[in-house]
Amino acid sequence: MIGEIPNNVDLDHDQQLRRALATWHPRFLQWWNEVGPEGFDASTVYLRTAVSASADGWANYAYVKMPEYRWGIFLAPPENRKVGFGDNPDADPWLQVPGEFRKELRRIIVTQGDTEPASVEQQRLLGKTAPSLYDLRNLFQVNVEEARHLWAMVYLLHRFFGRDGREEAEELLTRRSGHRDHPRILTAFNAPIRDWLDFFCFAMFTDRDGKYQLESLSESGFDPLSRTTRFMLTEEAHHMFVGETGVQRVVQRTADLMKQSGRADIHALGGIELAVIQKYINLWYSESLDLFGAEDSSNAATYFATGIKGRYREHTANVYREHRALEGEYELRLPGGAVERIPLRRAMNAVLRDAFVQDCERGLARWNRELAARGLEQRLALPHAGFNRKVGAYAGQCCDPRGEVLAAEEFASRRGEWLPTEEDRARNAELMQPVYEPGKIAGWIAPPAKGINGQPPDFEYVILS
Ligand code: BYC
Repeated sequence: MIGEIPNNVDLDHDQQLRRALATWHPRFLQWWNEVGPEGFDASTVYLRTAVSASADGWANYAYVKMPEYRWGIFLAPPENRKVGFGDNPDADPWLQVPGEFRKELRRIIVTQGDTEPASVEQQRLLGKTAPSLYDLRNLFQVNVEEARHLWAMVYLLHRFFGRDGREEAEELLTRRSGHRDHPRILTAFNAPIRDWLDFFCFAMFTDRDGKYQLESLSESGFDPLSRTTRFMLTEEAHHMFVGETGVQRVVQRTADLMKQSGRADIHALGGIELAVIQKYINLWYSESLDLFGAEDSSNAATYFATGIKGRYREHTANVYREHRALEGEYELRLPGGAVERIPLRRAMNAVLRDAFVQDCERGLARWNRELAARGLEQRLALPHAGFNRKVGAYAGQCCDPRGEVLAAEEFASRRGEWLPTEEDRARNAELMQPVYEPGKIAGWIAPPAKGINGQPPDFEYVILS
């Protein structure tokens, strides 16, 4: 079994890693059987599998049964680099874990690793209501790759953290999304993903947090972490594509129905109303902002100072004047107009979040073009950073999506105007009946612009059995 794991980490000759994986692998498969996609183990899925880290090796397409997917371990090729930021920017990257940063590195790797199985658990029932075989296949692609990303973090734990690392790797299979006693570590990964609009918004916003966190970890002075996350980013791009184009296709269909009927209440015509789409955006965008941690964070300052975690494209984004970040302040605008000044190093979570927000705005503009192109005046928007927040400077305040501070009672009584209600969800559930015929698509979403890997529209992406 272990001998068949595709890898470029010399697994054949690493006895310690082979032993650790030999124990972990069967437990991983047990976890996948228990809480991975429900009801499709015997189906054959047209999946992309990474078989090597070379340019043509990470995207091989073939029909595979999910439990037989070959979860591999890959590092991106080494780069000639220095740590590049923090207190010692000219130092060489570390090939082993420096003793003095061990605790912090382990914590970051465990936090990253914990999100991956969590997302699979959150999405486990969605296959039962897929709008098409194309979407079903994309869901499963995302699921197997998130599971592979768990492997990527487990590799680091097993290879570099000895016994503690093995224990942490076990725990990654023990916690459960939304579990009362053993929840996943970060908030958004305990929130249920109940329908496909949740899923598309999650892949748009929450996977995009993943992109920015992985980008900042790919700057890490700990070279194995940098190389592992760089490879993960190649896969992550498809997940965000699934999210962004997924919402876009819902908006297209909604906009078509609004244009044809001249009305906004198009549920009876089989579409999801724009106001409901907006509520899902409000939910997942605000959940995802929480994932950046507090705007003022001594943890973030330590990670930056020590060279553990950098900024988004520290050297290639061309936006940072210098890489020690010892001077300067970040101005955080609070609801109500107050401004908090945070020393730059302590504001690294907020700096990273700003790059994320810009990227989300680009996606929103794309969705809004669908409305504009049909001559509709309505627009979708990102809510204010203070809306529905549980972490950081805005936590505990009640803001509406425009950033107006409200009394807690008013927020509670108007919550259903801004976040999905049980009624919205029940109406979505009515529409989201599964469509499993090749080339067919549910009525609430537009077909994709093109197939996966150039396949025709009626391609049988999943052979059900
Ligand atoms: N939920 O200084 P603070 C992905 C905790 S997504 C719960 O504000 P820090 C993916 C924090 O742990 C990317 N707890 O935060 C997407 C700390 O706890 P302690 C995942 C939270 O440490 C889709 C305390 O509050 N990767 O890959 O600067 C599908 C004060 O912390 C939360 C990473 O996150 C929260 N939202 O930053 C699949 C990268 N936020 O010390 C996958 C690794 C904060 O008091 N993680 N806390 O016990 C990190 O870099 C940092 O841990 C964080 C938090 C950015 C998350």
